[in-house]
Amino acid sequence: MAIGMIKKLTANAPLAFSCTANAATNRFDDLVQALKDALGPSSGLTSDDVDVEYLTRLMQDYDSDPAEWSRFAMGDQSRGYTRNLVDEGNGKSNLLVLVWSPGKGSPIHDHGNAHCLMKILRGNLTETRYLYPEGETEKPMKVISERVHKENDVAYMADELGVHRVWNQGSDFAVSLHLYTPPNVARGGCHIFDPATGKKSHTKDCGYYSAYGTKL
Ligand code: CSS
Ligand code: FE2
Repeated sequence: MAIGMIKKLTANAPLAFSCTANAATNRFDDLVQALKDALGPSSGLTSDDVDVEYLTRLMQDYDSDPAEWSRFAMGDQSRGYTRNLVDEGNGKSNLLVLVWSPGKGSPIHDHGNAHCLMKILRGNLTETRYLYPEGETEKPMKVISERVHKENDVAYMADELGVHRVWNQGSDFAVSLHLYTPPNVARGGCHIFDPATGKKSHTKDCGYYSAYGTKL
């Protein structure tokens, strides 16, 4: 589906897509089901028994088509990004479509000791990783890497790899699919970090803008 079919937005307007998918062949729905099936036998209490490689492959194998996921993708230019719940994987995961406003992004954050898989559904997203700040002394956080993830790329993140921020350098909305397992952040929030000092604060502000395609 051509990007041109996605309407340009005005501030605060919900992201509006003008395309619809053929319900009989929605491969995005198939992906959601496959991810749920893959997590089925795991305990969901720790992240040790999750087959990240298999989950990654499932996400890689999906070729993004806006017609298939647009019902979840509600953007809001007044926010850095919106979190739109797609599925809770029988309580074992948290699957979200995130819609990133142009020029905006997330604060630096951790991932509540969970696996985080991110697939780009539309546009490009820049990911800046930082060393986890150690010690009491306040100092600027150290950048480990900066990468641009492109449409259909899949990226993996976890607390062992540091902390990161994700942002949209583009001039239009970007969209990504995030799988968190176990769903620790949804239950208990996460930490955000001040890049200038490394100071961390806990936030429970990880709410949803929409759930199952309905704006909250
Ligand atoms: N962890 C952020 C998005 S970047 S992985 C969130 O879920 O809001
Ligand atoms: Fe993240």
